[in-house]
Amino acid sequence: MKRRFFNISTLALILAFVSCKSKKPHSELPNIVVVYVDDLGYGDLSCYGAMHVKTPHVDRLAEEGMLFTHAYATAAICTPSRYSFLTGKYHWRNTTTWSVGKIKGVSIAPGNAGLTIDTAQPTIAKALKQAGYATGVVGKWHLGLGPAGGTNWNGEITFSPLDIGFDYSFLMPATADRVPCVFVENHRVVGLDPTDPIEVSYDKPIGDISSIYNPDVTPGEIVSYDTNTKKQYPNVKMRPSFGHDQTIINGIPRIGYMTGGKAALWKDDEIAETFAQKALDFLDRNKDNPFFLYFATHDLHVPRVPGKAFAGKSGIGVYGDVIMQMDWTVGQLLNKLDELGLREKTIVILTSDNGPVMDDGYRDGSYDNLNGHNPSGNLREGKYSAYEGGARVPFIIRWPAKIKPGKSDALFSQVDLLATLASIAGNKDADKQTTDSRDYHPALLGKSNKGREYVVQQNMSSTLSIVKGDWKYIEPTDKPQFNLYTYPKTDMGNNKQPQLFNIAEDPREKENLAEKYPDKLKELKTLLTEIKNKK
Ligand code: NG6
Ligand code: CA
Repeated sequence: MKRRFFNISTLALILAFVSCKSKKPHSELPNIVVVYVDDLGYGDLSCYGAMHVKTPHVDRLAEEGMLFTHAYATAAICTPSRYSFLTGKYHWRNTTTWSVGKIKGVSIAPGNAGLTIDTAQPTIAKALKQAGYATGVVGKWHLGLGPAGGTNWNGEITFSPLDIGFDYSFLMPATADRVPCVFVENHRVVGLDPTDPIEVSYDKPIGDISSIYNPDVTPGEIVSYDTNTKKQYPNVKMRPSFGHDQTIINGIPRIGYMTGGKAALWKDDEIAETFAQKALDFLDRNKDNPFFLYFATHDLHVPRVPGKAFAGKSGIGVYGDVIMQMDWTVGQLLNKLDELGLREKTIVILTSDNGPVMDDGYRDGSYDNLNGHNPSGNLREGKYSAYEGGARVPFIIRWPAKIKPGKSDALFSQVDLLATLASIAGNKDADKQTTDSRDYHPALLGKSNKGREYVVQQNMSSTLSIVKGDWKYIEPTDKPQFNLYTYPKTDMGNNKQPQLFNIAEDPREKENLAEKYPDKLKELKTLLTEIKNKK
């Protein structure tokens, strides 16, 4: 990661940001919990129309709150969406990208990336901390940890959420399909035995693929799975389909090489429960002061390993089981807020970092078992794509003290959560300090149906698209059209020709109107160029 030197004006902005304190007394500040569900699709919740899964706890949140139909993450993948939510800046303004197989220019951080947020940047955690909040993050991080060049998993982990405004953190460093498969609490790996140090590599093999071997897998079982390499691996519980074949941990092959740290390894079927408990503990500890909790669940993301209470329970395979598990987690949270008497004065937001995906590195049968369930709802494609299923996501907000239950079709982008939530907390100047985040609290609180004028998204290969009113433009690109590593393969929306859709009349983006409406095309193209050029 590049560390930048800041000029005087940037420094002045940062100082202004840091000194900008809330004028509200503590008792008036609402608590804020953002449940950031991984890979949850527009059609994955019963309150968004799903017929084959039931999500009673999320539905309760929607019934008691405001459900948005036109809310967007800033990307169709995880790292950039989370980065923008936390910093109020589009991730594509940064230059760090990686490759996934043959797809280049991808902003999916490997598990040993350094912290992708500069410690001098404004963040939502800093803005709310300045306003008097206790700030915590629990769950999947995937924004890098440690300095550029490598994380010290065996010592004090610096360049962590604690350096960008969080008081407390309990993290899965990247994803469950990326090593290291350990939790990090504040500055340290949880449960690490110092005599068995962790080593991680994303470049060259270290150790033996099955060196961390799980004895409960049937001994001697051999699974041949990779049609390209014809490699065979012993003792895997879950068949990988591409790339997820570098270290077997708990019987599940993962991306990246890891040795050591045996005592610290998480148990995959207990991740959800562990995160829920850590989140509830944070609420307990902070019940008497205003708090901000960024709660990033992992359930739907691969490898999908539901806990015992959910495995096989949904009737539509593992994909439905992990949705049930996510919903249970939301129930735990809502019950806890009730129990602590904090329901009225707590803002709860539930949204997702990107759209849904089926088999994504593992043959877990998600797609074959769907049985009529449609994760993207009526939208085209899902995770990784520039089409609507990629970044248009469920978005629900509940704040009983201030928000009347209902539905909103206001355009809203997660990039605005920083400025908007800071404004609600009395810090009205946050939008002046961040590049892209703006204060849309009338729309977020359901007081206005007029949201953002436009929203911008990036797909897996960093192609940009812009939605304004009924129209959507996807910039032309030479990047590959398909992500062939998913099953079914994903049309990423990359096309050498510019694409223009009327998403109000044609929500499934079937008809490219670029040639028919050249003025509209020009308007959106010019607007996108202006946004890109903004400093
Ligand atoms: C991709 C992985 C996918 C998933 C994704 C990250 C391959 C072929 N696919 O690179 O399995 O881990 O990264 O998802 O390696 S995200 O939601 O965190 O962006
Ligand atoms: Ca994701």
